[in-house]
Amino acid sequence: MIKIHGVILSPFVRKVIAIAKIKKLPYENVAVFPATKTPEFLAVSPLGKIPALEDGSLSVSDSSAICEYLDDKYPEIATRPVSSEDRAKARWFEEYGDTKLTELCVAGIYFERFVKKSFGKGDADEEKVANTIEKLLPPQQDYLESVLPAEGFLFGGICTADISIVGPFISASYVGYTPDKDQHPKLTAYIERVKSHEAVAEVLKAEGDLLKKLA
Ligand SMILES: N[C@@H](CCC(=O)N[C@@H](CS)C(=O)NCC(=O)O)C(=O)O
Repeated sequence: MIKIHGVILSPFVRKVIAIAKIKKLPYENVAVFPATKTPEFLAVSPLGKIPALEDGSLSVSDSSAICEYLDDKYPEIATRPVSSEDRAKARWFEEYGDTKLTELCVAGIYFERFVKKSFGKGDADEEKVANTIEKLLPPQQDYLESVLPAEGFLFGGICTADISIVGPFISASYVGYTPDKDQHPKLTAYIERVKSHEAVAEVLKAEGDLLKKLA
Protein backbone atom coordinates (compact mmCIF):
# COMPACT_ATOMS: atom_id res chain seq x y z
CA MET A 1 0.00 0.00 0.00
CA ILE A 2 1.30 3.51 -0.72
CA LYS A 3 2.47 5.59 2.24
CA ILE A 4 1.84 9.34 2.36
CA HIS A 5 4.05 11.09 4.91
CA GLY A 6 2.88 14.37 6.44
CA VAL A 7 0.12 15.88 8.55
CA ILE A 8 -3.06 16.67 6.76
CA LEU A 9 -3.13 20.32 7.90
CA SER A 10 -0.39 21.17 5.40
CA PRO A 11 -2.04 22.29 2.14
CA PHE A 12 0.50 20.21 0.22
CA VAL A 13 -0.27 17.07 2.20
CA ARG A 14 -4.01 17.78 1.84
CA LYS A 15 -3.47 17.98 -1.93
CA VAL A 16 -1.81 14.55 -2.15
CA ILE A 17 -4.35 12.88 0.15
CA ALA A 18 -7.24 14.42 -1.79
CA ILE A 19 -5.77 13.08 -5.05
CA ALA A 20 -5.28 9.60 -3.54
CA LYS A 21 -8.93 9.66 -2.40
CA ILE A 22 -10.25 10.98 -5.72
CA LYS A 23 -8.35 8.15 -7.43
CA LYS A 24 -9.73 5.69 -4.84
CA LEU A 25 -6.22 4.50 -3.94
CA PRO A 26 -5.76 2.79 -0.60
CA TYR A 27 -3.02 4.56 1.37
CA GLU A 28 -1.47 4.79 4.80
CA ASN A 29 -0.95 8.29 6.20
CA VAL A 30 2.21 8.57 8.30
CA ALA A 31 1.72 11.64 10.50
CA VAL A 32 5.02 13.50 10.04
CA PHE A 33 5.01 17.13 11.26
CA PRO A 34 6.77 19.91 9.29
CA ALA A 35 10.47 20.44 10.08
CA THR A 36 11.05 16.76 10.94
CA LYS A 37 14.68 16.20 9.97
CA THR A 38 15.32 12.69 11.25
CA PRO A 39 17.64 10.51 9.12
CA GLU A 40 14.70 8.17 8.42
CA PHE A 41 12.51 10.98 7.10
CA LEU A 42 15.36 12.64 5.15
CA ALA A 43 15.86 9.33 3.38
CA VAL A 44 12.31 9.68 2.02
CA SER A 45 12.22 13.47 1.68
CA PRO A 46 15.73 14.92 1.09
CA LEU A 47 14.74 18.46 2.18
CA GLY A 48 12.74 17.14 5.14
CA LYS A 49 9.55 18.69 3.72
CA ILE A 50 6.07 17.20 3.79
CA PRO A 51 4.51 15.54 1.86
CA ALA A 52 6.58 12.58 0.76
CA LEU A 53 5.37 9.38 -0.83
CA GLU A 54 6.59 5.81 -0.69
CA ASP A 55 5.29 3.29 -3.20
CA GLY A 56 7.22 0.04 -3.16
CA SER A 57 10.87 0.92 -3.72
CA LEU A 58 10.03 4.46 -4.89
CA SER A 59 10.39 7.46 -2.57
CA VAL A 60 9.39 10.84 -3.94
CA SER A 61 8.87 14.24 -2.39
CA ASP A 62 7.02 17.39 -3.51
CA SER A 63 3.25 17.40 -3.92
CA SER A 64 3.32 18.14 -7.67
CA ALA A 65 5.85 15.38 -8.38
CA ILE A 66 3.79 13.00 -6.24
CA CYS A 67 0.44 13.86 -7.86
CA GLU A 68 1.89 13.53 -11.35
CA TYR A 69 3.40 10.16 -10.44
CA LEU A 70 0.09 8.93 -9.02
CA ASP A 71 -1.71 9.91 -12.21
CA ASP A 72 0.95 8.24 -14.40
CA LYS A 73 1.00 5.06 -12.35
CA TYR A 74 -2.72 4.79 -11.53
CA PRO A 75 -4.51 6.36 -14.53
CA GLU A 76 -7.90 4.62 -14.10
CA ILE A 77 -9.44 7.73 -12.52
CA ALA A 78 -7.60 10.61 -14.20
CA THR A 79 -6.61 13.68 -12.20
CA ARG A 80 -5.08 15.64 -15.08
CA PRO A 81 -6.72 16.81 -18.30
CA VAL A 82 -5.89 15.03 -21.56
CA SER A 83 -4.75 17.54 -24.19
CA SER A 84 -1.29 19.14 -24.13
CA GLU A 85 -2.94 22.57 -24.07
CA ASP A 86 -5.13 21.76 -21.08
CA ARG A 87 -2.20 20.08 -19.31
CA ALA A 88 -0.12 23.23 -19.79
CA LYS A 89 -2.94 25.31 -18.29
CA ALA A 90 -3.45 22.80 -15.45
CA ARG A 91 0.28 22.98 -14.59
CA TRP A 92 0.02 26.77 -14.47
CA PHE A 93 -3.00 26.69 -12.12
CA GLU A 94 -1.32 24.08 -9.91
CA GLU A 95 1.86 26.14 -9.68
CA TYR A 96 -0.09 29.37 -9.11
CA GLY A 97 -2.08 27.79 -6.26
CA ASP A 98 0.98 26.16 -4.70
CA THR A 99 3.04 29.37 -4.80
CA LYS A 100 1.13 32.69 -5.02
CA LEU A 101 -2.12 31.63 -3.32
CA THR A 102 -0.19 29.65 -0.69
CA GLU A 103 2.05 32.66 0.01
CA LEU A 104 -1.05 34.82 0.59
CA CYS A 105 -3.66 32.53 2.19
CA VAL A 106 -1.34 30.16 4.05
CA ALA A 107 1.77 32.20 4.95
CA GLY A 108 -0.10 35.51 5.10
CA ILE A 109 -3.19 34.39 7.06
CA TYR A 110 -3.29 30.77 8.27
CA PHE A 111 0.33 30.64 9.50
CA GLU A 112 -0.08 33.92 11.36
CA ARG A 113 -3.36 33.09 13.04
CA PHE A 114 -3.20 29.32 13.53
CA VAL A 115 0.29 27.83 13.20
CA LYS A 116 2.04 30.50 15.30
CA LYS A 117 -0.42 30.06 18.17
CA SER A 118 -0.69 26.28 18.01
CA PHE A 119 3.06 25.70 17.81
CA GLY A 120 4.22 28.43 20.26
CA LYS A 121 5.73 30.69 17.58
CA GLY A 122 4.49 34.01 19.01
CA ASP A 123 1.51 36.26 18.30
CA ALA A 124 -0.19 36.70 14.96
CA ASP A 125 1.04 39.71 12.98
CA GLU A 126 -2.44 41.16 12.34
CA GLU A 127 -0.98 44.03 10.29
CA LYS A 128 0.44 41.48 7.87
CA VAL A 129 -2.91 39.62 7.82
CA ALA A 130 -4.84 42.85 7.12
CA ASN A 131 -2.44 43.86 4.34
CA THR A 132 -2.80 40.40 2.79
CA ILE A 133 -6.61 40.50 2.92
CA GLU A 134 -7.09 44.12 1.90
CA LYS A 135 -4.27 44.73 -0.60
CA LEU A 136 -2.55 41.58 -1.79
CA LEU A 137 -5.40 39.11 -2.23
CA PRO A 138 -8.00 41.20 -4.16
CA PRO A 139 -6.04 41.38 -7.46
CA GLN A 140 -5.50 37.61 -7.34
CA GLN A 141 -9.19 37.04 -6.63
CA ASP A 142 -10.12 39.35 -9.54
CA TYR A 143 -7.87 37.22 -11.74
CA LEU A 144 -9.49 34.00 -10.52
CA GLU A 145 -12.96 35.47 -11.01
CA SER A 146 -12.05 36.06 -14.67
CA VAL A 147 -10.74 32.55 -15.38
CA LEU A 148 -12.72 30.12 -13.21
CA PRO A 149 -15.68 28.24 -14.69
CA ALA A 150 -19.21 29.27 -13.69
CA GLU A 151 -20.04 25.58 -13.26
CA GLY A 152 -18.08 22.37 -12.67
CA PHE A 153 -14.30 22.22 -12.36
CA LEU A 154 -11.42 23.69 -14.35
CA PHE A 155 -11.13 20.86 -16.89
CA GLY A 156 -14.28 18.73 -16.57
CA GLY A 157 -13.65 16.18 -13.80
CA ILE A 158 -11.97 17.39 -10.63
CA CYS A 159 -8.18 17.47 -11.04
CA THR A 160 -5.00 18.37 -9.17
CA ALA A 161 -5.17 22.00 -10.33
CA ASP A 162 -8.60 22.40 -8.67
CA ILE A 163 -7.17 21.16 -5.38
CA SER A 164 -4.15 23.48 -5.62
CA ILE A 165 -6.36 26.52 -6.24
CA VAL A 166 -8.86 25.78 -3.48
CA GLY A 167 -6.48 24.35 -0.84
CA PRO A 168 -5.01 27.70 0.28
CA PHE A 169 -8.54 29.15 0.67
CA ILE A 170 -9.52 26.16 2.81
CA SER A 171 -6.57 26.88 5.13
CA ALA A 172 -7.51 30.57 5.40
CA SER A 173 -11.13 29.64 6.14
CA TYR A 174 -10.01 27.84 9.32
CA VAL A 175 -8.94 31.18 10.76
CA GLY A 176 -11.93 33.23 9.72
CA TYR A 177 -11.14 34.37 6.19
CA THR A 178 -13.30 33.59 3.14
CA PRO A 179 -13.56 35.65 -0.06
CA ASP A 180 -16.49 38.05 -0.33
CA LYS A 181 -19.43 36.41 -2.08
CA ASP A 182 -20.68 39.64 -3.64
CA GLN A 183 -17.29 40.70 -5.00
CA HIS A 184 -16.15 37.27 -6.14
CA PRO A 185 -19.25 35.12 -6.71
CA LYS A 186 -17.65 32.70 -9.20
CA LEU A 187 -14.64 32.11 -6.96
CA THR A 188 -16.83 31.59 -3.89
CA ALA A 189 -19.11 29.11 -5.66
CA TYR A 190 -16.13 27.25 -7.16
CA ILE A 191 -14.47 26.87 -3.75
CA GLU A 192 -17.71 25.41 -2.36
CA ARG A 193 -18.03 22.99 -5.32
CA VAL A 194 -14.49 21.66 -4.83
CA LYS A 195 -15.02 21.38 -1.05
CA SER A 196 -18.28 19.47 -1.60
CA HIS A 197 -16.72 16.85 -3.89
CA GLU A 198 -17.14 13.54 -2.03
CA ALA A 199 -13.39 12.80 -1.76
CA VAL A 200 -12.46 16.33 -0.71
CA ALA A 201 -15.27 16.45 1.85
CA GLU A 202 -13.86 13.26 3.43
CA VAL A 203 -10.40 14.86 3.72
CA LEU A 204 -11.91 17.98 5.27
CA LYS A 205 -13.78 15.91 7.82
CA ALA A 206 -10.51 14.26 8.93
CA GLU A 207 -8.83 17.68 9.02
CA GLY A 208 -11.60 19.12 11.16
CA ASP A 209 -11.08 16.34 13.70
CA LEU A 210 -7.32 17.02 13.85
CA LEU A 211 -7.88 20.78 14.12
CA LYS A 212 -10.11 20.26 17.13
CA LYS A 213 -7.36 18.25 18.82
CA LEU A 214 -4.72 20.92 18.15
CA ALA A 215 -6.87 23.95 19.02
N1 LIG B 1 6.75 22.49 -3.02
C1 LIG B 1 6.56 21.58 -1.90
C2 LIG B 1 6.39 22.39 -0.62
C3 LIG B 1 6.33 21.53 0.63
C4 LIG B 1 6.44 22.37 1.89
O1 LIG B 1 6.89 23.52 1.87
N2 LIG B 1 6.02 21.76 3.00
C5 LIG B 1 6.11 22.45 4.28
C6 LIG B 1 4.85 22.22 5.12
S1 LIG B 1 3.43 23.00 4.44
C7 LIG B 1 7.27 21.87 5.07
O2 LIG B 1 7.46 20.67 5.11
N3 LIG B 1 8.05 22.75 5.73
C8 LIG B 1 9.12 22.34 6.59
C9 LIG B 1 10.46 22.76 6.06
O3 LIG B 1 10.53 23.56 5.10
O4 LIG B 1 11.47 22.32 6.65
C10 LIG B 1 5.37 20.67 -2.21
O5 LIG B 1 4.54 20.99 -3.06
O6 LIG B 1 5.30 19.58 -1.61
